[in-house]
Amino acid sequence: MLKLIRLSITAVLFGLTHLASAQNPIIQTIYTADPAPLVYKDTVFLYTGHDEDKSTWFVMKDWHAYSTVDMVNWTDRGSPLSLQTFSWAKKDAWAGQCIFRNGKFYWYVPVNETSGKGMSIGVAVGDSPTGPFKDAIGKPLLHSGNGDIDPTVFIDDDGQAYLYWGNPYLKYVKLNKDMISYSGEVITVPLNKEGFNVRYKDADKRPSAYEEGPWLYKRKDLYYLLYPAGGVPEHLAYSTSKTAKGPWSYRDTIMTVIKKGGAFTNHPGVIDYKGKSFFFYHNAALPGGGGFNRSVAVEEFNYNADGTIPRIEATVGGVKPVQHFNPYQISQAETIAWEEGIETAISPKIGVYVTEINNGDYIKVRSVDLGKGAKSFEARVASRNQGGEIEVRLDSYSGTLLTTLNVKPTGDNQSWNTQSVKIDKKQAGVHDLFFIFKGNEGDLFNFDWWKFDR
Ligand code: FUB
Repeated sequence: MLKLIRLSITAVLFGLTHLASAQNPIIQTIYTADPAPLVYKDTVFLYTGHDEDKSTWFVMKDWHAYSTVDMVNWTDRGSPLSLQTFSWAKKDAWAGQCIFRNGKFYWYVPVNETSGKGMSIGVAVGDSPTGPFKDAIGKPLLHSGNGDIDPTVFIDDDGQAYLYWGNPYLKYVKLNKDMISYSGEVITVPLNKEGFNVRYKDADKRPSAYEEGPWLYKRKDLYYLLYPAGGVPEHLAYSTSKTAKGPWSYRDTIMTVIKKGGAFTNHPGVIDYKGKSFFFYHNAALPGGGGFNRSVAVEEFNYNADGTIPRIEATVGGVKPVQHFNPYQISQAETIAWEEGIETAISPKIGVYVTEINNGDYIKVRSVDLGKGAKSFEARVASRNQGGEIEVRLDSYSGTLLTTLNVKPTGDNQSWNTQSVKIDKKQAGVHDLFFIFKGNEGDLFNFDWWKFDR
């Protein structure tokens, strides 16, 4: 992505003294949109769309995946799915959702067909949450009209899976157990006042406030359908039902139009994780952000006692960690709470790594439990001939200096070795960790992973 400018527009917008105190948007290396979180075992996987830099339309070519176990430090898992996965797709890698069933991961996405038919929904399948994914059927799963975008997938308690989607219409089908075919007719959901409220903007153009981007799930005995509503700029609203098929009753707005740093679209995603509830959405708060350069964010919330969803505010501070970070195991350098200046890249040999590291760039890892203190720090790095330094600081960009690793050149930007340095004065307890990169002008080195030793 465009290099972030320190103390940039976002900081000015939100009145921050330093961006490092922000947690939203949760991904800073690229523009992300249309969040689709999935809890699998003890990890949250987050699937997003990807707005290309400087876009003036929804120019989207691939989807990205991230993971976390603490809700604040997000590991970049690369781009396991792209337009290239679907031989019949030419553009518009828009909002999708991935789900687990019978040992496999099924990722439903809308794309624009080469055939000229317009938007259709495809399904990719993978053996792991981060792929690799392949086109499950080699053709569109469904095409019912030119509004076939934004699929959401849900498996009910009786095993019946549902796929909802659409803009300006809202439709659903019952998926078969194989998850790559469906039975019965495509059902069009009535977009009436009772189900989806009235529309205040362009009221003559659409029948209700429903816009696009549905997100379907069940909690206790209630089915929830969340969606961007409006028209534009969109707010996020929801309806509920006693069945996955409706009829739907309109409930309320969840998130109003985001006035500061918002995009003209928004997109909901909800999970429960480690006893808490989280609400994902997107905004335009990164430097260079806008309606076509969006960024995913997350907030924690509590359901009201009657199961209704409270009004959720879009914040810069985001969520609190649900657990501390363990620095005594290998940690990917691309596990990031906040960064400025760096980029990520992928190599077939080592996977995702941090690159384009320049003097003054930094990575923050939040809520790191140093226990009684570490006695050394090691990092897997590669650098053709530059090298540089990694200052390891506590709690802020200018916080206590724990140690400095002098990164020596390794002869090639893909020639990796592990370099280490002692920590003279142990620091105990839980701290935010800042890796601050120092060196001459230009790209200094690549960074694969790091670890402390007790
Ligand atoms: O990201 C492209 C489109 O913008 C999505 O499909 C819509 O939901 C809106 O977010």
